[in-house]
Amino acid sequence: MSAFSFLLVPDLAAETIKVEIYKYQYHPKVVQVRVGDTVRWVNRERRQYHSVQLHRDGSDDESLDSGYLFPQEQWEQTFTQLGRYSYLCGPHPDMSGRVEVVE
Ligand SMILES: [Cu+2]
Repeated sequence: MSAFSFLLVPDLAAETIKVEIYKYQYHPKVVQVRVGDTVRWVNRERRQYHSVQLHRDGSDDESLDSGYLFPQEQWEQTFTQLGRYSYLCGPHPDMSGRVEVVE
């Protein structure tokens, strides 16, 4: 194996984890991912729009906001920092979920 291919390993190992939104809930509600992974939220409702407002717990970072996701629309984020990221739905703050980024 060349040094070059060794350097590519972290990228190849990165995964995309899907969170589906339906029945006014995120499924699964909590996901654990590794640094470098991407989480993709997909709205599977028939008619209802939702959103994802994401914030790293305990940080001063600005929240990230997907904007309205209409049925079948999706939004994704790549996580490059360790931590717990709580999120909720703008129009329905009772809807919540969490991304835990581990090594
Ligand atoms: Cu919602």
